[in-house]
Amino acid sequence: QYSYGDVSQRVFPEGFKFGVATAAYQIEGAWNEDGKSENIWDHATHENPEWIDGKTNADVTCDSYHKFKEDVKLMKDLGVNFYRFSISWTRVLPDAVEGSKLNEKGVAYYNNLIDELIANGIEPYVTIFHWDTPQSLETHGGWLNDTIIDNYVYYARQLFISYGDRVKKWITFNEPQQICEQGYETAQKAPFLKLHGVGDYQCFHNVVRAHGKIYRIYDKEFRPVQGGEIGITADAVYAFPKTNSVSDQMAAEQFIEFYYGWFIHPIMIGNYPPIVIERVDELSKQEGRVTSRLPKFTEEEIDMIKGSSDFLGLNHYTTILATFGDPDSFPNPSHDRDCGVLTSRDPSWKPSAAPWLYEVPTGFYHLLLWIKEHYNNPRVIITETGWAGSGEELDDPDRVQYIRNYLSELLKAIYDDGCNVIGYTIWSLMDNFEWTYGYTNKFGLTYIDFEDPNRTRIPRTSYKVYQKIISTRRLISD
Ligand code: PNW
Repeated sequence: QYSYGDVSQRVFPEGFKFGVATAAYQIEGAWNEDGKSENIWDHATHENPEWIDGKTNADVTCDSYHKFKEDVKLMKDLGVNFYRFSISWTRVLPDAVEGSKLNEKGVAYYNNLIDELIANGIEPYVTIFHWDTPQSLETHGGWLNDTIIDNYVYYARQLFISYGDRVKKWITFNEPQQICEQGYETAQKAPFLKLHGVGDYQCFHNVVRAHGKIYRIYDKEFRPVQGGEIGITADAVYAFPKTNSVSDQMAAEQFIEFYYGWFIHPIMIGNYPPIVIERVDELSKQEGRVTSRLPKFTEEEIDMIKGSSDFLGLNHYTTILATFGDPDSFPNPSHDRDCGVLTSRDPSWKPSAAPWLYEVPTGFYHLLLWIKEHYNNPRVIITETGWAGSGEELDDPDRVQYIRNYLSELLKAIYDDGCNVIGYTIWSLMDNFEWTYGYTNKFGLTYIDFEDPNRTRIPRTSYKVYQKIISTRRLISD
């Protein structure tokens, strides 16, 4: 039943699913409505508006708290199989901590959304945590403090109890890399801390232990009754060697281990990647520290975390070129210095409106092969990929091209190399609040004018192209 040869003739395999993604803080608005408490993004955008382009925030944004039925209608017309959205911790548990009370109205919002999706034949894929840490926990250190693990586990458990009869795909965390690196090392995301080469490792140590713990709980207590799946989503930037030299090839491999293996090796293989342990331990010693900046797992923790993902959620947008850099060119200490790799871009790559995002479709293909080879061909769901524009235009040929080119490489990985990719998701259903870039970077298949009080959703060309890809299950051109 599969066709080979010309990529445009290849059919997406039976059972392969298509979706779109959003995240609670970026689309919901209603930041203090119906009992919701403050999270770190509410806090940062209100206290330090100058950290965000245009001094904007997501107090209202797409207003999906009130307009979710329109969102579902848009997705129904688009024809997606699933919707990946996240739940706001402070909406369902305003006091955030273990044992605290559920906020009925917050719980009802997601019940209504889930029911509306299912009534329209769209499967809910739920991200439990997409960066909106309760502010009340951040004042105690947030992800730097290991007491957050049990609070997170309690919160996730409430979600299984409330929604697990209908939600069969759970994603524990979205992108540990952004949570820990950008949140606690480089101050590009809330809580905007600069704890170079220390905070990032402590943060992830807590994130991955929380992940492992809730996986085991779901597996033992909920799966037998609810029958769903649970996994993690990590983002990966692929790295090509800057030249063909052996040294650059090593640099590319080292970059991927430091920026992706760091999170996924503990889950797929057990413990941090050997190269990460070796280098961080050694550099810590050189800095005169008694203990390594990289925390150590106990044997039990290694076993708990190993194998704790039913599928691998992959967010992939872009690729870099890698070469080793002079250690003195990096902040000391820092994750970058520990990695030791300088990154750059090939001048031929097409830039987007987001300064970090260039179109490199072959990087996507090689990343899928890398994952297949390093982790024994796991089931992969592409949980995000997308293109940033800056204009208001409804015709978006660059996004259309990006989607077609990346999907073409995906088909190649499936058919030519047997990569086990079972789903694909576009970020995003609609324009929304793009973190520190505010409303200046637009990722939507649907355009929204944020001055319009109705926040009318208007499909772009890319929406119509994706609709056609889904209905024909091919990349045929018009
Ligand atoms: C994702 N990279 O973050 C997030 O999950 C979304 O919330 C966000 O809106 C979207 O991408 C667009 O930025 C990423 O450097 C940030 O490759 C950076 C990268 C990947 C994903």
